[in-house]
Amino acid sequence: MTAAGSGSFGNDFEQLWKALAPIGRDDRTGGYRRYSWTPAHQECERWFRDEAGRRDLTVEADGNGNLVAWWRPDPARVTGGVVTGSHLDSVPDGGAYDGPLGVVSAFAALDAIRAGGAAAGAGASAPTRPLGIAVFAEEEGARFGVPCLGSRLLTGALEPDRARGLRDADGVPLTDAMERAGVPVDLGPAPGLLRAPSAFVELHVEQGRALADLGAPVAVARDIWPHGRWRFEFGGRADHAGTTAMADRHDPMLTYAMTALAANKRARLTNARTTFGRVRVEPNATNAVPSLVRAWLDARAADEASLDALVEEIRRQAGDRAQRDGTRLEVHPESWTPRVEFDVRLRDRVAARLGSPPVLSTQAGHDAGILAAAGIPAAMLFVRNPTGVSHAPEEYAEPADCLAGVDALAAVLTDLLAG
Ligand code: HGY
Ligand code: MN
Ligand code: MN
Ligand code: MN
Repeated sequence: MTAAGSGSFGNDFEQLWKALAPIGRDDRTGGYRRYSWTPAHQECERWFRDEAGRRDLTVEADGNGNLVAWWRPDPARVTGGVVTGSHLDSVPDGGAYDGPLGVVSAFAALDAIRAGGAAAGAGASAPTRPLGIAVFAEEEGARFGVPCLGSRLLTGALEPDRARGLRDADGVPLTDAMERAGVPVDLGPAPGLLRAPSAFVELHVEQGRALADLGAPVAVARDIWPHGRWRFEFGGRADHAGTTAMADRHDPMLTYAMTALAANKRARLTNARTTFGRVRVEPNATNAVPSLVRAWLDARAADEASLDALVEEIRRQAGDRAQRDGTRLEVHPESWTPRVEFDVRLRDRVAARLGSPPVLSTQAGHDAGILAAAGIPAAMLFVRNPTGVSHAPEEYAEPADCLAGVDALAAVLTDLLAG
């Protein structure tokens, strides 16, 4: 990325980005594989600690795998600071910006504020409140299935026992993976990590095309749609692919396929979103009818009643289909995020500081949403993504828009640090 920004903080951004971008990138696909507590992700965390160390920031951790790098201009002021940041883990073959843009921009915004640069806003006095840069653990839930795992545990939105029961696709327990990566595991509420922040602001690449269509570089978030994940288990009877007549089969793959079709149809009819992923077929052979198909449904809708109705309808149709196919169905709720309306006063203050940019609703979940749901005043900034694509290698943000994002974040943080 060749930063087009002005002065040193543009170079800061470029240096930060250049150091992080190659980590965990699959050169064949151009996508990222930064699964929590794997070597690639640990290298990202080393990058984070190095950049924090370069800035004399104090890095603190909780027992959930979350980190915060603190700038304490006044060592006596430890609580009531402002926190920014995002996540460094990715979905399989994810894009470069989802998560990392928020963390890189946070460091570059801190640099701009400390340099008292133009980005920090004219006449800004040196802050006394602490400024924290957070990296939340397992935001995508790509390895252990529950999204925003770190921020849910930190805020008490997820029971530690539930987290202790999580395993990855290879059966590795969550706590083993964390311990092997050197995390001081102590799952559970850790409000102390953020030190009772006065506000949390997350900058994130837009996951959609609204800003591209509006012709604006930066937006403020209004709300996040409610969304959740359900694990569907379709049980059938393993059998030979050739000698078993179609009428004699109890094929869970058929029940799954018809359920996926029904979910897709229902989402189209109700302007909702349904996706099946993390599909596991056992046995996964071409010449054997499987005995089990496990698939995770990701469902999202504009309000909670619609989401409930959507999932109930999918579950009903799956049950009917299972009856027809002589297969068995189990549905297990895995995670749920309520609709989150960001703190209106904070949102309006951020928007006013940025000259009233677009205010957007999003269907994407974020740690900022989990913190907001826990009562922490939170706001989000989105940076234009000309492709609109996310969770794929095509995810992108122009260098000039990235620097506009840093500029906006620095201005907002300066304003919030001032009180
Ligand atoms: O899945 C999401 O909504 C987010 O990108 N983690
Ligand atoms: Mn994501
Ligand atoms: Mn994200
Ligand atoms: Mn055979």
